[in-house]
Amino acid sequence: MKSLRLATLSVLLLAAFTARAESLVVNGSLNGSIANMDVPTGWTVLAGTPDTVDPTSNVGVSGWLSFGVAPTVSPDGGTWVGLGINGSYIESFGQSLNGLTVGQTYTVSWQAANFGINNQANSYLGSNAIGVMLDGASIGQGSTLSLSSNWSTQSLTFVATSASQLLSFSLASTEKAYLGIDGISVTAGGVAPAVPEPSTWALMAIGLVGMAAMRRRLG
Ligand SMILES: [Ca+2]
Repeated sequence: MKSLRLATLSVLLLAAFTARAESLVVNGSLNGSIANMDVPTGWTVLAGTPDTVDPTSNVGVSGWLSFGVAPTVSPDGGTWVGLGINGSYIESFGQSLNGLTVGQTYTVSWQAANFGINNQANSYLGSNAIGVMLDGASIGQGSTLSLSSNWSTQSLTFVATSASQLLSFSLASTEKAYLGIDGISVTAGGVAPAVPEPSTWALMAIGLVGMAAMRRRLG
């Protein structure tokens, strides 16, 4: 029975650890069907016509390979959302964050890439950045990306002012560009817990070894 209790304790420890990094975002991986003018489940189009794309399907058109540079799979994997901008033409999408604690600091993190669109007279090849909004007001932006096959991980923090707030994304400047965004998460705290810190793993390992030793003694 002691070993059963220890096993339960281990599960609780693991659950607590998992909860610490839990994202408030629904479908932050942007998993969905390839789509021109649509975004994955859990998300809403707020302006223009964002697309659901992957490395073989630009602007949501399956099999169309007219990227400005060779695309790569994001660190998150699977599909992502493509956002364009051209002067006053803006594409935006988002979702409501629920269960926020007023006054609590949160970290929004995401992966971004600028593969552009190469479509002769209507190409989107400029530099731009992912802009982040809360209830329609800018809370900052990622770094400006020029055309590249690489993804970069970006983040910023905000303090919740309401239990439910609308998180949305669009490109930050009016320069004609088309960027991809993927792997979106919102977590409590001021540091993005994308990867557990080594010290956390070390503490967990010490705890598990200790429990195993105790179990041997008690068993
Ligand atoms: Ca994805």
